[in-house]
Amino acid sequence: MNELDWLKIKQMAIIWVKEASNQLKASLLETIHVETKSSPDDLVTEMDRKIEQYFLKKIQTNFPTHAFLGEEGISKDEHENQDTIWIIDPIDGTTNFVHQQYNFAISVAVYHKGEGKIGLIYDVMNDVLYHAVAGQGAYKNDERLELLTEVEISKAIIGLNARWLLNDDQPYQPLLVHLVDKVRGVRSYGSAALEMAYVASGRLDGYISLKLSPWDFAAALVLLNEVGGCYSTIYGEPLAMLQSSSVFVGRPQFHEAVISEFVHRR
Ligand code: 2AM
Ligand code: CA
Ligand code: CA
Ligand code: CA
Repeated sequence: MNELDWLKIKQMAIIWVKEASNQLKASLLETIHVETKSSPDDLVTEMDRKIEQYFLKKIQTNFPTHAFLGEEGISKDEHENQDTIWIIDPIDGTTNFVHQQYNFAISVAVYHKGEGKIGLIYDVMNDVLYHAVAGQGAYKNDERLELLTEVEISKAIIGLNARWLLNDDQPYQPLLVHLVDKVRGVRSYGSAALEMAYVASGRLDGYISLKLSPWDFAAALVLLNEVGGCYSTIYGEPLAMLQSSSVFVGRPQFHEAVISEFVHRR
């Protein structure tokens, strides 16, 4: 497949994302059934499953040879032997969806032979779509995103959930506290995908999470590739496309400076 094919597939995916977002917005007018998953702050709703199901059906119909990986595990496919995989988070920021009806996203990525080809992150309530095809630049709606420039740590604004500062038995904890002390500001929006789209578009200088899964970051990495953003685990290891790990993304030299501190203090 060439770049033109990926652009066409992206256009199809954008139509599905917009249709899914209409379903999400309509559901906000109804009572939504909410359950907890691994912990009281880990929520899932009927809409997470419904939207994942919607994408699975579209992909099975249009691309029967493609594999599918979604957070809610609707598809039981084995994807080891397929070249092309869709990695989807039907609602990123479910807690925001339930409690705030704001700051949640749909994240859709397509990877081919391990390489990110398409990345879409849709900020549903603000109608802002971050989108990229590998090699074709990243966009925020119609605006092409520029290459990321540098920032000093003392002027950086980072995205970080305050809960990660509480794990005081963890080796990374003193450095996280140090970083929070050194940067100009810390923000927490509650949607990892959106926060990484903010890094790609320069609104945040970095974003850290101690545990994310492929559906949280797959689309964001495609965007970051197009703007020269860097990403790795907090210890600078490459992110494995089918595994959970810590994630740190940021402007290139800022990323490097922070990682070298983490590695140094490990
Ligand atoms: P989710 O809403 O799709 O679950 C919340 O700070 C951010 O972390 C969200 O992007 C959320 O994605 C993600 N996240 C990943 N794993 C999580 C978990 N086990 N519990 C809560 N949020 C999680
Ligand atoms: Ca979830
Ligand atoms: Ca998520
Ligand atoms: Ca989710």
